[in-house]
Amino acid sequence: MGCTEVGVVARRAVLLAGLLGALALAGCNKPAPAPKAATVTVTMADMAFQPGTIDAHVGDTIHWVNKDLFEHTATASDQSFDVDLRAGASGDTVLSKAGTIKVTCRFHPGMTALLRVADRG
Ligand SMILES: [Cu+2]
Repeated sequence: MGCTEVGVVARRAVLLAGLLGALALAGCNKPAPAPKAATVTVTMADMAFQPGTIDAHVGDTIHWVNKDLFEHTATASDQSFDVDLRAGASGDTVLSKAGTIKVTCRFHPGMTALLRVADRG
């Protein structure tokens, strides 16, 4: 009996017996489905990143929205991205690796955020 067949049986078991079915799936050594990639919106407003601490996963997109009347950047301390946004503009960064990155605005060094990127799954 192949792994796929076991999975089908296990799914039926989940319907019937809940925990028992879950154990059967675990025994098949199939990884749990990875959470879907998400989009996290970060606003630049009143000379600050909001939120100031951003939690995301590899593969997620950070959607930067500049709601200020000034030009801002979202510049990564590890130089993995540098998004330059005029007043009212928005832009996206797709996160490609895990790690903790300090984000600053090149024009306003007091604007900082902490971006924590976790591995998927
Ligand atoms: Cu700025």
